[in-house]
Parts: sequence; structure tokens; C-alpha cells
Amino acid sequence: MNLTIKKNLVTKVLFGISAMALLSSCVNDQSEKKYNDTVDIPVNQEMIAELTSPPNVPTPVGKRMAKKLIVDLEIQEREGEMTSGVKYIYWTFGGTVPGSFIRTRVGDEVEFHLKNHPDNKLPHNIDLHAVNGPGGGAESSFVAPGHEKVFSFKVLNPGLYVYHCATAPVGMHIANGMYGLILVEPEGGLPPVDKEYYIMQGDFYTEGGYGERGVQPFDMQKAIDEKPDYVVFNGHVGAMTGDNAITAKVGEKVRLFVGNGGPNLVSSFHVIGEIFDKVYVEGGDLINDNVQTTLIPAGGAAIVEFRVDVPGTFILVDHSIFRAFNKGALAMLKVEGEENKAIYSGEIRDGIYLPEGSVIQSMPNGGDKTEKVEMKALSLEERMTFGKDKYMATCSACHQANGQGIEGAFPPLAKSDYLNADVNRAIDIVLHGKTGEITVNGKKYNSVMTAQALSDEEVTNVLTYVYNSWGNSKKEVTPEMVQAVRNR
Ligand code: HEC
Ligand SMILES: [Cu+2]
Repeated sequence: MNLTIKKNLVTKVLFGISAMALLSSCVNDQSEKKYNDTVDIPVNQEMIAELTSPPNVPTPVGKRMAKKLIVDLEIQEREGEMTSGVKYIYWTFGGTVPGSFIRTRVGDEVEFHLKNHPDNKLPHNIDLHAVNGPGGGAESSFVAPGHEKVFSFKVLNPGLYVYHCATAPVGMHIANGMYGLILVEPEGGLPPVDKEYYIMQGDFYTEGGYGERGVQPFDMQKAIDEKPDYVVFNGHVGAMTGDNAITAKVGEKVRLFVGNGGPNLVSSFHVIGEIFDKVYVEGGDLINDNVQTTLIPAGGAAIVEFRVDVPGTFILVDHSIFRAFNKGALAMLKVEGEENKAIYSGEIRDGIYLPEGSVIQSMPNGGDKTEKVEMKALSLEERMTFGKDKYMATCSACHQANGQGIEGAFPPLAKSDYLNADVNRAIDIVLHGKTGEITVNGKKYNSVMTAQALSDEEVTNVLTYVYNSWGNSKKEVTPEMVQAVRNR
């Protein structure tokens, strides 16, 4: 009943708008017509919306008729893990970051129930970019802990939309994870594909730097300065890597619903080793073909589609690349199936280029055996200090700030059984690099570590630091040990 009144109101307002448009001889009558059509789409039945946690999405709408769609969403403030050993208090729509995925079609009448869990500390609300109305629903949904607000809206425009909390301080509510996606499918639904996934980027600001342990509170100043410690997909580092990677089979068509909650950064979304066959630019009607990297604004989204042609692990990144390798904006798509040598040959030949060359390249200036003029550590304490500096400058880009590594790409040094088993082998790896399959703490890695251009003193310091940190075996490495390995 309430809805009919609203609908009439909307029609009247729209009528007013189209009259005005006519007066100002607006040329855009095509889209104006579509607009009126969607307002007039009738709804008869009622249905409870299926809501899903990332990276999953609800069943496609397909050919279903427009309905009254009941969305039941609960706000939860809860502790989660940003990265190993780092806790963060997330504010969430439905218990996850990003919040539950909502799937609708044009013409649906959404009856939105926003519940604020009684254990929560703060009031919240919701602004859905798919809503035509004041604050995108924010004004009608402001809800205190232990309460529920109900409001409804007619879904008019197809596309992929962000929703977020808009309670002051708005930036802080968004920075704590209060965002998600609502999809509005066109009449008849989006064309079917084989796999669909939900990914959303967000930037996080903590008092401690990247990887600093313990419960990390939100840092307002860093947020204002737009200097995030973490930039991640789906709420935390590694949410979609290793065992949590999304999957597909060779030949399948994959559709990713990609959003960006911000609060600050825009995303240069890219899949390493894939080309997007199709991008619904900014989540709207415009389709761009054959795209390498697509820009996703803060508070915006895109739908990207591609067929996976060959097996392997494809890395999803924000191509502002330090965010990927140093702040967490890295996810994985694992594709299984038959090789296709016509599309990708793999390594055909590993030719020797330099007479004394090896598979492993040295960094420029590498392998320099002459001792530079440098400060020698005089105590274990000094070794640890120099070693930590060197670690942060050289090793942390791959093995991460507290040695936790990145599953599937860089093995951990923290509590590494491989490291602790053999100190001479570790020295050899730092001096000469490492390639080929190894198993570290039960997980396989098969990648390349380049030889590090470090002096004997530097290798001694960095490995002493590594062995005396993060629960490792506390071995002290000496320059003599390094020299012995270098000369053997
Ligand atoms: C460019 C990325 C990169 C950098 C920089 C790097 N490593 Fe590695 N490291 C790797 C990869 C990849 C492997 C695994 C190689 C393989 O699969 O055979 C590895 C393996 C290791 C291993 C053996 C496996 C384990 O987890 O115990 C040790 C020890 C190690 N690295 C130490 C270091 C130290 C110390 C530094 C800094 C001086 C460093 N690495 C710098 C990428 C890197
Ligand atoms: Cu909020």
C-alpha cells in the first residue's frame, strides 16, 4: 500500500521532470523513455533476496519477473585479521568486508530491512548508489544499535552499484569496511557465463605500519593524508590467495563484479596474464572490448569478463604496483585444465647468454666480492639493527615486513622449517638466488629469487636478523660462515 503511494509520487515527480525536459527541448528522449518504462514495470510476487559473502554472488536473475524483493541486512562490528598477527575492528554489512552482495533486476521494488546488532557500539545507515532518492536511502535508514529500519525503493537503472555507510564521520565508517555492491540486472538478465565472483578493493589506515602486530586502531590522520598501510581486496591481506583463490577451468568465461570502496584510492584493476574481453565501464551500459587495465573510482565499480584460455595462476592486482606487493592488493585466480601451446608456449628454451651466466640473474652490481667501506657491527644488537634495516630495504618487498611471505608466491621466513633446517643453504640462497620447487612449512613454492647484491657483512646482518626474529631458531651467522659459502 505504502509502495503504491510512493510509486504514484515517483511517477508524478518524473512526469514533472519530463515536462521540464520537453520545455528545455532536451534531446535525450531515448533514455527518458527507458526510464519511464522501468518505473511502470509491475511487480506482483514477493521474495526474500539471497545475500552472499564475497567472493560469491547470488543466483542470476535470468528471466524472472520484477518482484517485491525483501533485503535483510545486519550490521556487525567485529574483530578480524588484517594480516597474520594484525587484528582490526571491522564495521560490516552482514559480517564481511565487503558487505553481502545484493542482486536485483530493473523494476524490482526493494523493501530494505537494515538491522543494527544490539552488541554494536554505534549508529549506522546505508547509502545505496542504486537508489533514486535523498541520500540513496541514508536519510531513512539511520539506525541505532538494537534497532531495525525499513525503507523501500523502486530499482530503475541497470548497472553495478556501490553501497556504503554514510554516518558521520563518513570517511571513518567507510574506512572500517562499511561498503558492498548491489547489482541491478537488465530485463532478461545479463548474458550467462560460467563463473561469477565478487571482489572489492579498499584502503585501510592503522596506527602501526604494515604488518605491525596486535590490535591496530584506525588512524584518522593517515586517512586524511591518504596514506594507507593496507590496500586489499575483500577486506584483508590474502583474502583471495592460496587456498582462498578463486578458480575456473580452461575455456570458461569468467565475470568479475569489481567494486572499490575506497575511502580514498582509485584502483587500476588488472589481471596479470589476461585481457578483459569486455568491460562494462564504471558498471554502466558502455562496453569496452579488449582492455588491459580498467580504472575503478572510489565509490564506483566495473564488470569485467574474460575467457580463460590456458591453465595457471593469474594474479589480480591494483596496478599501482607497490600496493600489490607491499600493501596487500593482490588476489589469485587459479585455472585448471589442458595446456594450449598455440596460445602460450611456456618456456621454450633457456639459452645461456653470458659465458658464465646462470638461470638466475644477479641484480645490477651483483656478485661484487670486494668489500665496500662499511660500518661493521660490533655486537649482536648492532647486527640486529643493521640487519633489520637491510631486511626492510631488500627482502620485505617479497617476504613481507614480518616474514610471513605471500602464499603461492613468496615463502615465509617466519618459523620457516626450510630456513631453520640449514643455515649454509640459507646463506647460499641469499648469495646466489634460488629457483626450482621447494617446500616450506608444508606448502610448495616454485618461483625465482634473484641473487642479492650484498656484502658478506650485509648477508651476516640480514640473516642474523631473520634467524633471531619471528620465532626462528636464534642462530647467529658470522662473516666467516658467509665467506666460506661464497668461496666454496
Ligand atoms: C624478488 C623477491 C625476493 C626477494 C627480494 C628476496 N627473496 Fe627470498 N625468496 C624469494 C622466492 C620466490 C623464494 C622461493 C624460490 C623458489 O621457489 O625456489 C625465496 C626463498 C628464500 C629462502 C628459502 C625459503 C624459506 O622460506 O626459508 C630464504 C631463506 C630467503 N628467500 C631469504 C631471503 C632474504 C634474507 C632476502 C633479503 C636479503 C630475500 N630472500 C629476498 C623471493 C625473494
Ligand atoms: Cu556506519
